[in-house]
Amino acid sequence: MLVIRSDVHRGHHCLELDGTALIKSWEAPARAEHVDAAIRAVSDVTLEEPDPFDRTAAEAVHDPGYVEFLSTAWHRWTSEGNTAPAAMAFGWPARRFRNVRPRTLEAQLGYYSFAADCSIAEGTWTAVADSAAIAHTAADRVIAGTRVAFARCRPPGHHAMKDQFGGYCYLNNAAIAAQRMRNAGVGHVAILDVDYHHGNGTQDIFYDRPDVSVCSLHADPLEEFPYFLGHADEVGTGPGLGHNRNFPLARGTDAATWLSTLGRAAAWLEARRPDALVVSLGLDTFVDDPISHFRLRRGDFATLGRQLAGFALPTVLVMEGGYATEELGHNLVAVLSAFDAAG
Ligand code: OKP
Ligand code: ZN
Repeated sequence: MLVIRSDVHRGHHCLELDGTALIKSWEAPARAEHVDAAIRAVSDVTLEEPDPFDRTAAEAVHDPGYVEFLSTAWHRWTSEGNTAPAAMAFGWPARRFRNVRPRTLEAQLGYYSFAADCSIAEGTWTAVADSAAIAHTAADRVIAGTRVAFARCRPPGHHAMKDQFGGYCYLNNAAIAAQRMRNAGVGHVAILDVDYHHGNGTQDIFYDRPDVSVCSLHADPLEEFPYFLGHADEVGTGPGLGHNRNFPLARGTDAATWLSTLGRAAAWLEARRPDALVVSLGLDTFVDDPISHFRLRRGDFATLGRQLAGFALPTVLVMEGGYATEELGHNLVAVLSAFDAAG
């Protein structure tokens, strides 16, 4: 398995509002360290650093003003004399407010985000840009003929909308990989999101497009983050009608139900006759995940790997969530090894 990864992520650790306290996010550097260690222990892997970040690749799926905001927010924050450890939003354009772009940084933080679990600090942009570069490079290798590549992204990306960050995500790595494949002439790209949380950002980016079909299985937004998107009746719009599919599942869903739903999701995507597959590979569906409530175990991740290989398509696997840090690497290796073994 080809793995694209780097150490740039280490400079980034979100602060998140937890009850009344600001805590270091579950989305911690140690996650990627454990994944890298587990991958290095496997013999059949090639590790590669990403090519430099290409801003136009981000602008192909995000609003350029948003990308500019992300890349300059920390500098603006410090040059305005702020001493708080991270820039965070204080207010959002909620119901009946208007989406007029405000002028100040404090207001723009709310304009360009949707959740208070996601902050911007010194190393954030560098890590975000590098994470996007990892996904982009993985897509490039697959375009060049590699059958599958694992993009060991951190921070994750699937919550990142066209112009809003949140849920530990800033740039949508999976969307960047899918768009890269489209630009290279891949006719139809399927995105399968198996993270515990709904991939609201990926859905948002491709919602009106027929050339990229998006399917997500996730905890029901009625009871889980991101709360306001991810329902079963969200099926795409305009030319994209029929190219989005959601499978919301109850908290506590067991492996048998999850795997049979995965089968339905795969069948739905295959019916769209895709030429390539991008997987938003979040492993927070693990039974011992500290912030999630599905019940998959190591062996179920091997089943997932075989199922993904079964598409028999050029495939980019993009790392998303997974917060049982010590176990995350082993669970990921279970997916990757099973994929490789199934060919
Ligand atoms: C990112 B990914 C509630 C905190 C909500 C957001 C979780 C983001 C998950 N107390 N935290 O999809 O794994
Ligand atoms: Zn998640």
